[in-house]
Amino acid sequence: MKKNVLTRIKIERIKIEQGDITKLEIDAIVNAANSSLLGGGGVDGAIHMAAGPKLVAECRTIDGGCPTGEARITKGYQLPAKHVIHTVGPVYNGEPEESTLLAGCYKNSLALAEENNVESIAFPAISCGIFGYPIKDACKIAVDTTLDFLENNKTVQTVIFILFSDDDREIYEKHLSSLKR
Ligand code: AR6
Repeated sequence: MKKNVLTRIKIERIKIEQGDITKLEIDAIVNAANSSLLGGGGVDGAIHMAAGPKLVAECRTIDGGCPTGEARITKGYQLPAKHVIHTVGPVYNGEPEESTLLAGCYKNSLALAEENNVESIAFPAISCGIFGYPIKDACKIAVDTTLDFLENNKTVQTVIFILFSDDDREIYEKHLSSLKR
């Protein structure tokens, strides 16, 4: 098969949506957490609020929390999602290693999804809120890392990138359509 046909097949497994990740009825949602895994603000706060106190109780049992760029999985409890994959993005300072760490969040979350037979997964814009990562750069890392992963993966059928604002959604849509050309 030609390379552009393969790219299109992979891109068809990616969806861009706008809204609240806690409402998605899906196999797994990804949480932009901090290394303690004990909750925080932003999407992390919203996920813990919607999942209920059993989520933080399970997180407490995870030895060592989660280092930046890695991922850990729990159940979804009161969420419509079956699992939560917690990952910790880098705090943005403009250092070169931050892009590698952010790519690690996507790679390691997708690898955990595969190990747990997750067929549908949704990501928020990791590091793009409180952690200050510029959304355009983060979007390229998110989409390109995911496409690379989908090349060699048959378990994960649907990857949703769910954005809160119109502007963020447009950035993702533009990047995805630039890849289809
Ligand atoms: N659904 C989808 N996206 C959301 C939601 C939601 N319910 N809520 C926020 N966003 P942030 P970070 C978007 O700050 O930058 C926490 O305190 C938001 O608009 O949640 O990785 C953790 O404990 C932004 O685009 O995560 C860490 O300490 C994106 O989600 C720290 O914040 C990520 O914003 C992590 O910071």
